[in-house]
Amino acid sequence: MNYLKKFSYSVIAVVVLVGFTVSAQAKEWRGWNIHPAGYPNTVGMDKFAELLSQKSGGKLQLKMYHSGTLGSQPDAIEQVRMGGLEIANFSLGPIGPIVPEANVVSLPFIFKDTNHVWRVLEGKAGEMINAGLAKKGLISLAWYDGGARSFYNSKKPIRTPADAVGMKIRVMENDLYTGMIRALGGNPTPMAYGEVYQSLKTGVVDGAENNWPSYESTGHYEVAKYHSDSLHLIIPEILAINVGVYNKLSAEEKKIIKEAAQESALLQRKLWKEREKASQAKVMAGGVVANEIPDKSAFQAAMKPVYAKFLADNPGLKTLVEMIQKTP
Ligand code: BDP
Repeated sequence: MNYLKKFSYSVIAVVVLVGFTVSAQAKEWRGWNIHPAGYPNTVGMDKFAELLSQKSGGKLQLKMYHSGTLGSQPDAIEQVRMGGLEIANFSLGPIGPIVPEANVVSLPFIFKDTNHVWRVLEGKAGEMINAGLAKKGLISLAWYDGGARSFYNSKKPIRTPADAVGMKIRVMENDLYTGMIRALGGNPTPMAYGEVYQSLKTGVVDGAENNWPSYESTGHYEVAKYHSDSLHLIIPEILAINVGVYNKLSAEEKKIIKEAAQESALLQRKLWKEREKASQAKVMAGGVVANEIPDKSAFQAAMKPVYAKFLADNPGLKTLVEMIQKTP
């Protein structure tokens, strides 16, 4: 063997050895996210992965899978609960059916605005929600902004609850949302996010409801041009990790992961505000017909049976609901 060959073999050996030691020590997680490139949550999760690696000197590695490539949201929630996936960004909407405490955020009109959401989540109510999540396998690392959701459809502007009568409206999988649409006299259709565009286009449903960034990024505005500013739901989004994975971390690793999550949330929230405006401008330029609903009291009054049923099914959550309502 000549010198050069010998030298390159030993370089290879060292590289392989170093590679093995790094991978033996490093934790490599998989992260789920439903949104596409450029979306505030996507940028936030990528930042989270970058910070994790940076702050841990490469020992905590997160590979993000965006655009729902690892499956639908209800499936991914199960995966993270069971440890098949380690980390994800979820809406609390589809978590509600599994974690009753987390379902209170899906009561229509319960929050005044996004700042009210943050005040609630940072207080005692937030602790109760986090405890409920932990019991079902999900540790909350940070909260992302999910904006306010409004109705849109392909038929006509919605100005009063009467305008929604008979409309087929897609909702996320949660009985509170089917109850909400029924209370308005519409026909709720629970459906996976990825199927909504085609269903709006072919008339399987007349409408749906979401925030401005999702209305825009999915292209729903192209096939459901009437947007009515009902702002009926303000649903926070969680950056969650599987409880078993979290509990095995050292105190130092827990600190790193919390810090990285919080920093990514600050970025996401900033980008969210910008994207809300940009998305609204883009859809308006694309021909959307938008109406405001200055007085929402008729919609709010229509939600009485939704609250009544929720409290009858979950008497133990009355205090939590009141706690949120009383949070200034
Ligand atoms: C978006 C949420 C996403 C949901 C989606 C939906 O960010 O998690 O899957 O709404 O309506 O705003 O399904």
